[in-house]
Amino acid sequence: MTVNDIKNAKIKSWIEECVKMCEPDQVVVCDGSAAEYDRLVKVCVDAGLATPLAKKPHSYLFRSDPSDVARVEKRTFIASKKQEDAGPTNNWIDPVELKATMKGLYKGCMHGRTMYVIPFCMGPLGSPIAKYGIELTDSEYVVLNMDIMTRAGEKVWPYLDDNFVPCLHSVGKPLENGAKDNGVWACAPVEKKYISQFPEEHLVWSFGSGYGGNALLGKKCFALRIASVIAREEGWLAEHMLILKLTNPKGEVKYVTGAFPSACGKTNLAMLIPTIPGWKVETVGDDIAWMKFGKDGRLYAINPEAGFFGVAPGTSAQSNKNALEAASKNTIFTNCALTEDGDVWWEGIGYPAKGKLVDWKGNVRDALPKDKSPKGEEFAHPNARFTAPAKQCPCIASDWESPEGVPISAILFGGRRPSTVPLVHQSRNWNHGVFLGSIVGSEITAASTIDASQVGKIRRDPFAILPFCGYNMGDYFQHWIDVGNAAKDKDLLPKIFYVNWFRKDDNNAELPGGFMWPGYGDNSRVLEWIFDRCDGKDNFIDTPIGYMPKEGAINTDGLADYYKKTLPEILKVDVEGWKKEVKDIRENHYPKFGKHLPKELMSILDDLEKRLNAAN
Ligand code: GTP
Ligand code: SPV
Ligand code: MN
Repeated sequence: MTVNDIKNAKIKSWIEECVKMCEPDQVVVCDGSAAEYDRLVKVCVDAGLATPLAKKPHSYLFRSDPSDVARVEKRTFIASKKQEDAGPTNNWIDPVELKATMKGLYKGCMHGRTMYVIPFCMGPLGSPIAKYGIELTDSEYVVLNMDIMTRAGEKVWPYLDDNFVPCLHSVGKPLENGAKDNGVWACAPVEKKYISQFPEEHLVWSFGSGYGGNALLGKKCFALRIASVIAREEGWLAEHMLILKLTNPKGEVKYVTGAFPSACGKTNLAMLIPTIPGWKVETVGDDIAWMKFGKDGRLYAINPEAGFFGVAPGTSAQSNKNALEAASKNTIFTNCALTEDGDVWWEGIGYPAKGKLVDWKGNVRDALPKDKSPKGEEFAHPNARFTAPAKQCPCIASDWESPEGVPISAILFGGRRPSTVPLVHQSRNWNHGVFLGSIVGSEITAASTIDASQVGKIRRDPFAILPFCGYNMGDYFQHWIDVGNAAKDKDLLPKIFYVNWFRKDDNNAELPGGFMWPGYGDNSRVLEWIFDRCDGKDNFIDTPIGYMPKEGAINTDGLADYYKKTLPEILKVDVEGWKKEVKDIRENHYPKFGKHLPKELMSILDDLEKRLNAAN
């Protein structure tokens, strides 16, 4: 099929316009077939950009440019007509100005390259919640990743209409006069990178980066930034959330979503293997959830993606066996280290490597006798990733592609908080839950190149969607309140919880990594409490910050003694810590939103402060 065969006039003329601007050597309409995938893999291998892995069937390792290893938040823009509509937490450029700048960059940017046309669907094909887009890209790596991450290719055409989301992407490195990439990852210098969303037009323009969320435009650009705008227009929720299916020993099922910032444990929680007997966790999604009310008045969620773009470092047989299994074949690895026998390796994989390794920068170095490396000398980049088909995950839920979605009982918020925030607490009601989402904070991770010196510092990341919200965050809070008000029956709304697996005590040498809670599979102990809370079980106490587990309500059978000792500490309300939290929210966080801050949230903050004062 060629562009000429495209029946939809709007789609055809948009592509023709982009071809005219970008001037690729040729245009290929992707069919999404296995043959096409293998043909493009061969192009990458022949160009020295990908290495086939002897130890993992049909899997390849890519090394990106050291300047192009994560999302670039300072080059990510929400170009709404009015700056106020982008809000205080987004970078804004006037759309007319931004388009003029980017058109200058796009002019002839695909010289020497092929433009690929990727029709794709976010969500199960034909689902009433699914949405459709077309990505134009000059990167074979992007085509391969989109093939795994979305439902892409020929099968999508019957569903495409004028409502598609146009997504234009270029690595921003034209090849003039027959030049070649010579095995070097193509991208543009940082000041020429633009990851741009035009919310009023539901349009994405990305230039200069080939990595992850900057380039796989179905993911953060469409499924979060643009979808959050569409969701607000249409009355639903597009969220940076995992979706899991939780089954108790009696065989009863509840579905739970969870919003944690980047590299804070969504994939791990979604694939968790419970350490408490009789419980089961299965995966519906690991990064994004789209939630809509069903006819029965409950909120239903779909995973718009078809694959996992997961953080590799820290993934081991111990921490996340299911992710390793999902990525054992048909997988793309990016910025992992390469072993002598043709396998991938990363810090925290659970065993030391042998002999020599090729690190993520392409240097050959002697492996260390342990599975960690000093900061800055990692063999795998801290944001190294695997792209694996979701259907390969051993714990994928049988109904993960249910077109109408799965009914959600609980919503979790969380982040990396070394102090103050307890293991778990529950909101008193929906709006109090919106408050909890609005104050989420976390240590900054390597998933974004904000500024390497910032990694580890706490920043507020409301609803874990700070880098992914396509409009004013104050209006986004209001939208959550409106969704609660729109519920036919408030009792059917999901219950909302705040969890923190990351409390630290660096003075306790017994604790692995200094963490006061084991995390991973042991998080099932908290999920059990949450499950029972959803059933209204009397397993809680009322505290100044919300409902918390009453004594003995968290199952500690089989937990190491040192965690039994730290548990009371992470289950109590740190009144002084929370007072500081309130002060910071009042002085530094909420004022940013000005008149866009819902008054409900301010009164919940006042109420929290009163309760904390009364606790003295
Ligand atoms: P994105 O894909 O960037 O959105 O990340 P994510 O939220 O899916 O995070 P992921 O599950 O990939 O975890 C990121 C890092 O956190 C990994 O190195 C994990 O090993 C670590 N991690 C995940 N869960 C836990 C936990 O319960 N406790 C501790 N201490 N670390 C965890
Ligand atoms: C994240 O940073 O939250 C990710 C990775 O899931 S990326 O797709 O690069 O945004
Ligand atoms: Mn993510």
